[in-house]
Amino acid sequence: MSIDDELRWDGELTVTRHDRETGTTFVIRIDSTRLGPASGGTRAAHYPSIGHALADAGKLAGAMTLKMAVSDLPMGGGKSVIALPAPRNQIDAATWTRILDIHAENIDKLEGNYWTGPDVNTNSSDMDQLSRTTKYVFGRSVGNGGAGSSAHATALGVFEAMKATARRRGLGTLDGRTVLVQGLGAVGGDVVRLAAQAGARLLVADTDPQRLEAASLAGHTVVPAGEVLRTPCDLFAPCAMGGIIDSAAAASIPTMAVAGAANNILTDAAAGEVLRDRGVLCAPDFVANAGGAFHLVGQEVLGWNEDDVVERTRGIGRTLDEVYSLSEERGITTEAAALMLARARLSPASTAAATS
Ligand code: HCI
Repeated sequence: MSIDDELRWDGELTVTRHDRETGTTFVIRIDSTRLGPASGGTRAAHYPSIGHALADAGKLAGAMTLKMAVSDLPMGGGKSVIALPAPRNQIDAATWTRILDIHAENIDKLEGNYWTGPDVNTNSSDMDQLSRTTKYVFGRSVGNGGAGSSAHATALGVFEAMKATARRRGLGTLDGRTVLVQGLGAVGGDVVRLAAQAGARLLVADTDPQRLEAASLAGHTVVPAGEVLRTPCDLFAPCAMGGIIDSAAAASIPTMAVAGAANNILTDAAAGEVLRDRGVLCAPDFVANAGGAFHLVGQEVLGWNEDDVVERTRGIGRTLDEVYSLSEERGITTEAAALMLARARLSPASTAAATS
């Protein structure tokens, strides 16, 4: 994670800034503007080093490029990482406002080549604050003219992905199936609700005791955070941090299928191959979690209404069916198949064909 290594990156642009007063380092990475202005949320977290922040921004920006391409949205991929001097819950309100104001200045200097939105540790009211300085912001609160939180649309898309993946894996519907959801935030919590309504038996994990208590009161079974990768289930839905399945986890995780909301669930392509060899069907995350992009880009760029967002988000199941068929035909992993679909749209020839 050295800065030297992390700056050897194939994306289009890296912007950084440091604020000495708050001890905050700002990173914006534009992976690609091939299909339109780069877009992707702003993530705020306490990182072990600037190298880690650069790496996270780069990986997440790359995932946004693929998500937009595979979802047929006219946007590129980018991401912001705000490397905080301490965990988010230790940052006071005045410091946070200063941090957002500086971030907004940075975004504004990119003159629309990068559009942000909410991500881990940022929400619609933070987008409202950014929008005081720059207009290149998706996901402001509804009262302030934005599309508001995209969490529900993301969850709906993940739910569609879970159903399509379970069906393809031969599990039938979710009714009576055991689904393990890791992460009960705005998206994971909603995924739990949708899966429960569909008749699934829910196992849940989170690091926040309050969330666990609420889930337990709702009748779900709590799994200790450290046991997640060892807990048998029919379908595993990672809805917290990325990078949770490496090759070792892929070799042992006791499940039939994986479909979740987290970005970059697999640490690398090898993990996907290990899952495939064990018959664990894995929904590529940049396909499964595109509901949020439909919500934000659909409503704020393309003029869709909420019904349009729901319809396109439900289409995630069909896109996955295409991915699974391609993966079977070619004998490649589902991740590789989704990459093929995304890259076909990103290739220069695809625009030539589309515009001729
Ligand atoms: C995401 O997929 O990470 C959320 C969707 C999104 C889309 C465009 C800008 C910010 C976030």
